[in-house]
Amino acid sequence: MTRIQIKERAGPGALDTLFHQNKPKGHMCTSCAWAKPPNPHLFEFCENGAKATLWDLTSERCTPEYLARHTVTELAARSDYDLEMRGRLTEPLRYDAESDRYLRVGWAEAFREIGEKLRELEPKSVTFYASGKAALEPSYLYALFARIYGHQNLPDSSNMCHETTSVGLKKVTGSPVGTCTLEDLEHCDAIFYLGQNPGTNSPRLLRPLQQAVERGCKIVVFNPLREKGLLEFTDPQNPMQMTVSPATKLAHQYLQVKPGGDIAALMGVMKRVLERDAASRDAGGPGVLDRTFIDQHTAGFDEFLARLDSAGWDEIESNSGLARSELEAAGDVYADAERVIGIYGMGLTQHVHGSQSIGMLVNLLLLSGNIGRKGAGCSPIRGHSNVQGQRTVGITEKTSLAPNDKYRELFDFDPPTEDGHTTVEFLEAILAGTARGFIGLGGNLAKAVPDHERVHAAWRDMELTVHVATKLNKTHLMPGKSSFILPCLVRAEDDVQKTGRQTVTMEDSFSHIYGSIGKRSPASPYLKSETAIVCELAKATLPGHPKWLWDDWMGDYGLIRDLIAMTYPEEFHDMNDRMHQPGGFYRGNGAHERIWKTESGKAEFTTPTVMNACGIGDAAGRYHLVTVRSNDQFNTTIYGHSDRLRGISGSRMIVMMSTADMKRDGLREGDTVSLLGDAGDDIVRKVEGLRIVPYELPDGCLGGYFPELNPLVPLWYHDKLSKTPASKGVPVRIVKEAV
Ligand SMILES: Nc1nc2c(c(=O)[nH]1)N[C@H]1C(S)=C(S)[C@@H](COP(=O)(O)OP(=O)(O)OC[C@H]3O[C@@H](n4cnc5c(=O)[nH]c(N)nc54)[C@H](O)[C@@H]3O)O[C@H]1N2
Ligand SMILES: Nc1nc2c(c(=O)[nH]1)N[C@H]1C(S)=C(S)[C@@H](COP(=O)(O)OP(=O)(O)OC[C@H]3O[C@@H](n4cnc5c(=O)[nH]c(N)nc54)[C@H](O)[C@@H]3O)O[C@H]1N2
Ligand SMILES: [Mo]
Repeated sequence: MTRIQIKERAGPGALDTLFHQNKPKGHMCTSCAWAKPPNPHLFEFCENGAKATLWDLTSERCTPEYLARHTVTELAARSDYDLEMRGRLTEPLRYDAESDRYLRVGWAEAFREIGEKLRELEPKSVTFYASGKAALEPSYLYALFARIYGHQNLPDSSNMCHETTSVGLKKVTGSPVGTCTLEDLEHCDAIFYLGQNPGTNSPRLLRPLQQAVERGCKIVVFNPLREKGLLEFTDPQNPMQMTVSPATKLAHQYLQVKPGGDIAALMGVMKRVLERDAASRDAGGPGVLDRTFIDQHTAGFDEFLARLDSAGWDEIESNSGLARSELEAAGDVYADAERVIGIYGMGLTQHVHGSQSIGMLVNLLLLSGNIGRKGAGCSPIRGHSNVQGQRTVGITEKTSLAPNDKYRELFDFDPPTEDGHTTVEFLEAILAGTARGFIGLGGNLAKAVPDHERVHAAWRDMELTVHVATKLNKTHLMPGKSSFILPCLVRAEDDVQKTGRQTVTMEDSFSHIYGSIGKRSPASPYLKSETAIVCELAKATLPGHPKWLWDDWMGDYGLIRDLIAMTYPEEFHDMNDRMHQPGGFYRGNGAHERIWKTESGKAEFTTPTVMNACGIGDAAGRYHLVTVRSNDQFNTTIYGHSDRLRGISGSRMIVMMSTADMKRDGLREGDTVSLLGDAGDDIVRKVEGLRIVPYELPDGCLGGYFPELNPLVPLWYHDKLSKTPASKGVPVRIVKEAV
């Protein structure tokens, strides 16, 4: 225990707090969105979840006295790691341009000034961003506040993450979220596992994967990098000692696909499945395809089949970087399995044609009716602990997803009908000078986005920037003309309002909703909850109205849940009674029941228009860079410089490169290089001072860390359908630096 606890400098009682993590009537982990099972393990948290919570509970404090001693310019030159290490913010702060410092301000004054500014600004020039942590209660009210105020510029971290799923998976299955439940994992015979790294990013998923393998389930992995967590199982039940149990082999097949090569790879797999189907029928068998399902439940099969027939193995091999024999073996695993699940993460979503990659995975599943029955389905692994839930309760820029009829009925106002900004569109508005105001409910947005330098230069022109945050970060240090930092409680902390201790709720990757109760005493007596801050901001901005009961709502979150239940009665009825149900309550999923809420009313086969999901193809001297996370970070929050599972330590300014490519370019381990953007526009994108680390990955592919390499991702390089930045498969060139 002590090692992590001391390292993170968490206060006393931290261990007790961890025992309540992810348990009924406890608090829910702030890290990832993996399920909280009905019969939790004593240690129902992983190394990373423990880290995230203990990091929140640090005893370090970033006080107004400290900030008064340092200018913003001076602090902005520090690393995110150093800023984090200052600890928790304790009081509201206002930027003072004259002294270039953040200075203490009272809550009442802060709310009044922000309200006045918001009233001066044209609502459509303001963006309300949310990072996927805030619970359903503040999120519901945040979206309501935005729409009453007059805009739906409501992007959230999902716009850089699983928006490709929200749009792409919805297009083909009608469901913007995964179709599986945790139970399905107990019954599948094969898992196709693409572009997600559970060892680092969702360690609690490792145990169900191990159990599946022990039952005889075969896992076929597609990933350019050999990720240790997928190769063998290391026991996350002893997160504190980080002990390693005797390793179980996890992946049956590990296919090191080229960046974006999943479209071609899945074509190859499906070619084999069709061959096997024909062979089975020729021999008088039932075939591999579920033709009844295809006839009754799907559209577009014939068109897809024609494209599959015309695809040659040459084009499949060159676009995927995989051999025919490997893909045929994977096709055999699919054909032999009764029940198959497809799991994926950022390796599919963060590509220019990411929606098509998802479409191809769904095609594979549809062939044998592997959606909407036990032990089968499509399971995107979400990032933040409540990112899925925020979308569910109205944080969306899309009018079609806003509950506008209910808004009219319950709150007596006319919501905007013009779509708002995605994250990319917000950044474009900043560059164009039309974005005038920003409120960030969490996140370190300026650091997490593509094209850093260009965006940063324009960010400070905004009239108003407001950050609801727990710790200081780089985005806060880019103040607009008026700028405030409003410090909030974390999830493990006691949230006491007028009617007593409050519960908040969130939704996991499997559409289950859980109550979460914090019990720690807050890091400072001046902190407010996110719900209270949203209500106070709304009160300070909007006129009074008999149906807008901000004071009542912030006094009793049960009333907000009643509103959520009235807005979404089918899914959230009796929410207050059901939220502490062990394992959470299931809000249901159409595709899970084979109800397809798509344009055609059926599950749709995708006919791909490209064979590789990268927006820019191969060329001499060009590499495709994959930006990933290490186990020692949570997004832009860097805990340390070790990437334990990849065996890399000491620095995050590195480039992973295959030994064959190193040899070809005359590079050696430890050489220092720069990466230059190679997107073909006239903007110079460059990151210097990167050390070469030999790593097992496909030729032509480089690996490196997010967010250090974000300056290399062009803002316009994003998924075609959803505008999710394509942070995997970024075209770059290597320049050797003089020593
Ligand atoms: N410890 C920790 N946990 C986290 C986070 C964190 O930063 N730290 N972040 C949270 C968030 S917000 C998110 S969204 C999730 C992210 O979790 P992941 O989806 O696992 O995200 P990444 O680390 O970006 O890793 C993506 C994986 O895709 C692979 N990949 C890259 N390109 C391709 C490709 O073209 N095809 C295929 N098949 N694979 C590819 C990479 O090698 C890598 O293994 O994790 C969440 N959990
Ligand atoms: N190149 C590249 N870029 C990427 C990605 C990639 O893989 N590659 N991944 C993308 C993805 S998937 C995502 S989700 C984004 C994430 O990018 P970020 O915006 O970095 O994500 P967060 O972890 O939400 O932000 C951390 C900040 O949130 C604040 N915070 C922490 N806890 C709380 C809380 O409980 N409440 C409030 N109000 N604030 C809190 C703290 O101030 C902290 O500094 O980055 C995206 N950018
Ligand atoms: Mo994410």
